Amino acid sequence: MNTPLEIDLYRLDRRAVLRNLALAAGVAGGSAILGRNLLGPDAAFAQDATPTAQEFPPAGLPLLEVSVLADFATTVSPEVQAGTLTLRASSALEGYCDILVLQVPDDVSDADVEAAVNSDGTPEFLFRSIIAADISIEPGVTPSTIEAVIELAPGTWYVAVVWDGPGSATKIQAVGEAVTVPIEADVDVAYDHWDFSMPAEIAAGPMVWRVTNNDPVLHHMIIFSYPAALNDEQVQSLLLAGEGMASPEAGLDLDSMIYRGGFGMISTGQAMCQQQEFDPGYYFAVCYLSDPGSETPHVMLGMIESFTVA
Ligand SMILES: [Cu+2]
Repeated sequence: MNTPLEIDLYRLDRRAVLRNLALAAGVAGGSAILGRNLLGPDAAFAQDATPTAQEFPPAGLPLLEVSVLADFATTVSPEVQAGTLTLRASSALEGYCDILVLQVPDDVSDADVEAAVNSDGTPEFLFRSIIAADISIEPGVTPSTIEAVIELAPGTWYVAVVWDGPGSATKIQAVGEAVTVPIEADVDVAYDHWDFSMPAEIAAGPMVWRVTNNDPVLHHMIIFSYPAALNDEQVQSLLLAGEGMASPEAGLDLDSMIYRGGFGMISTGQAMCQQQEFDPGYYFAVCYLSDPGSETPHVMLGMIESFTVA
């Protein structure tokens, strides 16, 4: 077989395009790290993951609203208070869309960004940018409106919307001094080097998840369910089978692997909170992104984490 397995695995992430921007590399180290208040008071991941009674998103946070209409017109709040804020993203598209909030380096022009969201390639600047949020909306898998709590430093940001058609990039301003609000999460996930740190068991019902990228390269978290607990080799076998590249290991059933959404890519030092609800059962999370200069998705390097919801 001439085609490296790793390249074909990219197609597993069918929400593509902006995700593809990140497939070939990771964020270069040294991005400015925003206020870390979303990161929570401690770095331990030993929480018991019982749901809190908190309201999510907390009332009173500034709101950054992004609406993608059925004809792909996009409306975006032009200005938002800097600091901790609610990103409310909604889409009326029949297919998926990805919504990113990112700050690009000074040497990147509006035209560069516009070109990037209309290209399948990976713009070099992505890996020097600060990606503060990445929301995927996919009919049949996710709600059509998703709220996340993120942090934006004061300054100019882009809201990029990408789908199967022409993408858009809208410049917005985060104004004033950053006001940071600590968020209490039920489930803390760290994106580490080719690894997720997270609880092995999570309570069913609505839970506030916080993902934090502790690694210099980009990661995201794509979640599937399966009727049984799987080890890493079984997960890889199923994903390869899903690409028609191999038969699944004996005893594994591809049709039983169900895509359940996940959490988007964020840059090192960034954190993003979202409420998600999973039914009781067995799940696994994987990352399809790659290190700079590599074409090997992290999932093939073992960035796989199985967990149960009970
Ligand atoms: Cu990764």
